[in-house]
Amino acid sequence: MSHQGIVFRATGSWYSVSDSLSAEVVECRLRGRIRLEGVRSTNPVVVGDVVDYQRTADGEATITGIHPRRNYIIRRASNLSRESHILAANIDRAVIVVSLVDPATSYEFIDRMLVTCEAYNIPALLALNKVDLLEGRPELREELLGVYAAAGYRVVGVSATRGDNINALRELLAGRTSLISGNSGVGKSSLIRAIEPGAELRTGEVSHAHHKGRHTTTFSQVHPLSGGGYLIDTPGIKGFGLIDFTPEELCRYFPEMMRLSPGCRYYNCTHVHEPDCAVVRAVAQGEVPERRYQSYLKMLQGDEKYR
Ligand SMILES: Nc1nc2c(ncn2[C@@H]2O[C@H](COP(=O)(O)OP(=O)(O)O)[C@@H](O)[C@H]2O)c(=O)[nH]1
Ligand SMILES: [Mg+2]
Ligand SMILES: [Zn+2]
Repeated sequence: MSHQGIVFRATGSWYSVSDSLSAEVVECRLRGRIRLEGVRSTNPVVVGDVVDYQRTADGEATITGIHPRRNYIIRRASNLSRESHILAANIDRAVIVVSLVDPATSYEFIDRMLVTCEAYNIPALLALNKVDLLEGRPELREELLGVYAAAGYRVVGVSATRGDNINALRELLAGRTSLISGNSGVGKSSLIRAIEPGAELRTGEVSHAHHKGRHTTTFSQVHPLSGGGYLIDTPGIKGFGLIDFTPEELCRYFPEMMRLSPGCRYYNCTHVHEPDCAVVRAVAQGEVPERRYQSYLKMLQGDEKYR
């Protein structure tokens, strides 16, 4: 008999599957080859995958099929390699966790992640954590809100330690699969704990049952939410700004610039040096934030630093 579940941990040859009906955790292996069309990846089954599995006579369980992915995010194995590593699949939303002090996330870092979300068609939400540290400096928060509201992104100010807006964030995430991303130290783990007390404990138990001695933090994990849905944590991954694009296509991933581009003289305007450019005009008039435009220019230059 075949069962269905979602993969919430993938470590080498073992996959932890949460059964879709019972939420029971089943440790599965992959036997034989499961082919996925169009993807040459180093890992055939990833967190977020919906799979079919069967129990075998020896008390083990085997993954027998993968349901088509709605979307997935990849990291290329290397710049020279055509193989890619899939980080997670079937994501409803990316939550980009940022903080403005201790540590300060750079606007460029945020923009690279947003561009990736746009390219993968994953709606993004910014969670500005550590607002308790911004009491004396409201201008930092205002600036971030202004820049991203203009681009059409939602920003929720939260504090994992003081509890500000945690209920609101929990409600936003309920019933959906959300990827939690952000640079180290911004409070991703703290936020997951605040949203779902015991979430890490539950995934931790699984890691001890079958993967003794493994360094669990190097693997993506899916934390089931009691209100339905999952949080996918990809520790050790700085961001996921890892896509290839042509100069003409990049501005499609900056919504506020894309909206203006029909006003440019040239249909293939890159908004850098062309005459009569609506984007350059809007930047000069302060309608497009300078910070966003600077990120755009840096990404156009093809800075390899983040790849
Ligand atoms: N003041 C303050 N500190 C926080 C907040 N959230 C997390 N921290 C602290 O920031 C540090 C890094 O948090 P952690 O969750 O490990 O960040 P991660 O690397 O993104 O998972 C820890 O010392 C947390 O206690 C917050 O809302 N306010
Ligand atoms: Mg962490
Ligand atoms: Zn232009």
